Parts: sequence; structure tokens; C-alpha cells
Amino acid sequence: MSRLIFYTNPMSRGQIARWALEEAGAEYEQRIVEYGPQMKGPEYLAINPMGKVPAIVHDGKVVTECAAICAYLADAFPEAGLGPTAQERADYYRWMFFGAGPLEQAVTNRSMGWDAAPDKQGMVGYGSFDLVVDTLAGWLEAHDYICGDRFTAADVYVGAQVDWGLMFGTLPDRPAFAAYAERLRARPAYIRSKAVDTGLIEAAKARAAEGAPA
Ligand SMILES: N[C@@H](CCC(=O)N[C@@H](CS)C(=O)NCC(=O)O)C(=O)O
Repeated sequence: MSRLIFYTNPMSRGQIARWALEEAGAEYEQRIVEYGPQMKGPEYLAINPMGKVPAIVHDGKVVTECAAICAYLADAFPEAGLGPTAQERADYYRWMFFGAGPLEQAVTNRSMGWDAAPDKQGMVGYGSFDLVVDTLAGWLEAHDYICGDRFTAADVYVGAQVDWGLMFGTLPDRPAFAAYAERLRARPAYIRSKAVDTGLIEAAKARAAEGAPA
């Protein structure tokens, strides 16, 4: 029988993977990995040598990296319809990789207060933060979802970044981003997955307030 183990921490990008798991309709066992010694300890490093969450182990095979997890789950659970049709494949891969490369880097670097000097932007894969934002906003102004009119796993990955970016102010509040995020936040799988992580965060806070370990 198929077995899927999900390694996560509720306060992490693991929220993206959980949303993907819920969209896929996958049954999974959850293992909470605490930041610090547990995440950097030999047991977890044997699963992800990066010592980062999330990771999944499906029938003995490890998948790390949120984008890869989203794409993998779309393939592993085809009945959920999260993968692209032949017609959708170009948009699906284009934006999935755009999300994992230019978008993630641009947002991270900007959050860290780093922008490439204008004369160096040609050497930076994403160019500039504004170029990335304008490019993604342009696509979402013309498309309800990454692949057009239908939700796919690419919307979990790219959408999660838009969702987080708007929530934490790391992306500008463009109307196309807000409308896209609103569509995604109404999805039952999104709501279910956020409820689980929010519950775990609240429980950890309550334990910490009582002086118990997380
Ligand atoms: N590129 C990875 C990023 C994973 C990542 O950075 N996870 C953070 C939490 S959001 C983490 O585990 N940080 C703990 C650490 O590096 O010590 C992905 O997409 O999954």
C-alpha cells in the first residue's frame, strides 16, 4: 500500500506542500520537525541534507523543494487533475520554474534589502524585483489561473507566493495579485490546509505560554 510521510513545521513553506497535499486528496502521515537541533539532526538530515522543511517521502522516495513537491503530487495523484494537459504544459512549466527561480529570488533578495545595481541586472537571472513583479502581474491580468481558466498545481506554488507576498507585504498590492489570491483563498483545500497549520501554530503558542517545549 502507498505510504506518504509529510515532514513540516507549521510556520514554514510547509504550508505550500500541505495545500498541495490537500488539493491532491492525498492521505499522509505528518511529522512535525522543530527548528534547530531536530531539523539539523542526523535523522532529518538523512531525509533532507539541507536541513529544511518541507519534505515528503512517498513510497520510500524523497521529494524536497516546494515546487517539486507540487509538481510531483500532481503526477502521483492524477485523478485530482492538478497536472497540465498537453495544451497547458508550456504555461505550467514556464510559471512553475519562474516561481521557483526569479520570483522566489527577487522576493527573498528584496526582503533582505538587496537589489542588483542597474548595470548588473543583466547578469542577475531575474533582472530586477520590479521586472519580476510586472511580468507576473501582466500574466495574471490576462489569465485567471496560471494555465488560463483552470486551477493546476502551478497555482498552488505560484499562488502561495502571491498569497504570502500580499499578506506579508513582500509583493506590491497589485489588483491582479489581489484578485488571484482571492480566488485561491476560496478553495476548500486551501481553507482546510490553513486550518490545520493555524491550529498547530496556536497549539504550539499555547504550550509555549505554559512553559512547555514546542
Ligand atoms: N527551497 C526550499 C526552501 C525551504 C526552506 O527554506 N524552508 C525553511 C522554512 S520556510 C526552513 O526549513 N528553514 C530552516 C533552516 O534553514 O534552518 C523549498 O522551496 O522548499
